[in-house]
Amino acid sequence: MSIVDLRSDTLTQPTPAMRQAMAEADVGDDVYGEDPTVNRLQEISAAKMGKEAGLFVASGTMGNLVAILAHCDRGDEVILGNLAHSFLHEAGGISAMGSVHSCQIPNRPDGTLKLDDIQAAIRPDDAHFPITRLIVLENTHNRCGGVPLSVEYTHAVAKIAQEQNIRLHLDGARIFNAAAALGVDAKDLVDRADSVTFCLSKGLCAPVGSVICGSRPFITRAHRIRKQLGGGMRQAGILAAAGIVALESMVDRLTEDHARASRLARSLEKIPGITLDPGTPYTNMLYLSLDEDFVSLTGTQVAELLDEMDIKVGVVSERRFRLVTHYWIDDADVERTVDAFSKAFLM
Ligand code: TLP
Repeated sequence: MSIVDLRSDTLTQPTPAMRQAMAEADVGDDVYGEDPTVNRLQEISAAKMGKEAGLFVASGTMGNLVAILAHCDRGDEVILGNLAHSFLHEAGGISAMGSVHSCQIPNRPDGTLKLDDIQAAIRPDDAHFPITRLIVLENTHNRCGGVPLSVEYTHAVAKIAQEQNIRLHLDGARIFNAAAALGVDAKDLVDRADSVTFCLSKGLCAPVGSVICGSRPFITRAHRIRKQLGGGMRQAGILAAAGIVALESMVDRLTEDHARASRLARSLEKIPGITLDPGTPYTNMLYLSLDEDFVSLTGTQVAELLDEMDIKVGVVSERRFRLVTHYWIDDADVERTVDAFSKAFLM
């Protein structure tokens, strides 16, 4: 029986249509700007985000790093959430590679940063302080449960940024999940931001890659930084071809993943010993905890038992899991997962 892998949507394999497009892709040297497939992917991406230009990069991490370095000089400060992926899970790249200072403010459970906290974090013009250059928001917010941030909220943050002459970058790794959940166009979620990174390799199933979008001068700067980081990828059209299939055929189906995450949640919450986070799932992720009164096993032990039944889940802390639905999870997989959790608790 096949493995049901719910650890992340990063585990998605390319679809048959992607493999075919990759095999047939027209390629050239992208460092010379001559890969027609990369150029097309960048144009389609920019159009989808309503921005002037796009830049194909190796990963979401690289996209955030390149964007932040393109916005900030050494010693500049970026305001971001204490649960932001770019703060927690990107190996400190912005300080290691760019000497960019970070100011973390608490993420609220809905993934937002309090507007007053943002205002208060902006530094006055005083030689004692770093220069506040950038605000980073994450949409959907991964650690806050895959929750989408609304157009209105993003606009409110952008207004603060504009008034204070600060830039706004969106880590939109899953911006299309946010758009699908909110029933809006992804363009509306990014229209007031100076830049956005979105991923082709998560729920959209491409094997590799993300795209940074922004103004043409910004992308020109980002292009040089990508080169400095060793991210010039030559015949990358092989990869971009899958990205084009992702954008053209995988975006509209994301609501199916959200519906399956909901069905999974509704069934799992009936099992004594499982407590779902309030509101979960918002999109394709659900976070749940084991109730000590019912389940004496640790999260790792439960994950091992599930693994023996070919179900893989993410253990995020001692008694807490993350389950992520995606293209390769079907209705039968949802049932197998619920069944496996019930059995694991009886063992
Ligand atoms: N997130 C991964 C892990 O790194 C946690 C996952 O499994 O969810 N921004 C956000 C919001 C992300 O969730 C991720 C990946 C990234 C950026 C980085 O993308 P990659 O993995 O392509 O570097």
